[in-house]
Amino acid sequence: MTGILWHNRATNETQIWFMDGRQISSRATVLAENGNPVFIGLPWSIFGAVSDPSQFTQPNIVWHNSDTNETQLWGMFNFDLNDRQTVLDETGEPIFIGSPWRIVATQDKQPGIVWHNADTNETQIWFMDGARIRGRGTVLAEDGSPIFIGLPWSIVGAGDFDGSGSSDIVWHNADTNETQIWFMDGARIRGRGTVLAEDGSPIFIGLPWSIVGAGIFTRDRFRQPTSDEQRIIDRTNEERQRVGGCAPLQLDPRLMRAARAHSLDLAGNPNLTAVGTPNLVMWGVMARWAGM
Ligand SMILES: [Ca+2]
Repeated sequence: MTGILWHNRATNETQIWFMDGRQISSRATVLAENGNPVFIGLPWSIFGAVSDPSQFTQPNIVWHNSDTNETQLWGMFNFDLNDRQTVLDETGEPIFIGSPWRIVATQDKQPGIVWHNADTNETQIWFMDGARIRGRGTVLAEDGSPIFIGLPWSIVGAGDFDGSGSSDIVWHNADTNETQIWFMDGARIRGRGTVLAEDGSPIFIGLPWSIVGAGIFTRDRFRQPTSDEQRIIDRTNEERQRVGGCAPLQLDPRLMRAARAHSLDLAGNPNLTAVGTPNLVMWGVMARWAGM
């Protein structure tokens, strides 16, 4: 479930909205290890969250302390704070990085923290394994050489926009209002492109709008079948008509949605030998949908 992370600058409360589509299914104040609400504020700031593959992909909230330059991860379980861990470098030593470096984005799919250096304009990615840096790399251009980009460009988010499994970086230009995506292969740019509007022309949006994040969102396209799905429906109905003169099946958007969610779940499961239960569930849904 994708959630929205809030922080209250006046009370220093951290709150999570657990989302079900566009509706808040519940919200909760983050609780400390002792079960009481935790209140943390400046010099600590939240920069996002990264998942932790070793902890059943539970999220780690990423904090940075602008005084001590410590980066800290809060290992979450639901809204309970399981542990707080200082980020460690590749050798296992705590790492302290601050200005002119700044965290500009977090990557969830391939857990990582994206840094940018305001002096040198270097962009660097820390690839995380829990609270430990597994590796880090300066972002490289398509030709393999380090790339240095700064103002008026700034990094405004990260996410996997082309489904490649590697998180891509979103930039915005405060002068031209261009939004650009760097499609990444690890720390190397595989390609980049200006964000286009629905009609295929570049789109330029700026203040008072600003990008505050990127993530996995879905929209209402669930109500319409894809061309593949429509083909299956058409063929099923042809066959029903041919064999027994049965009335055509009607689509149920709720069942279609459930079946797709199960398919996505299966597609995201790297262990294809362990699909017994979800497969059965999916077939159950499909059987209901097909009127079997
Ligand atoms: Ca990608």
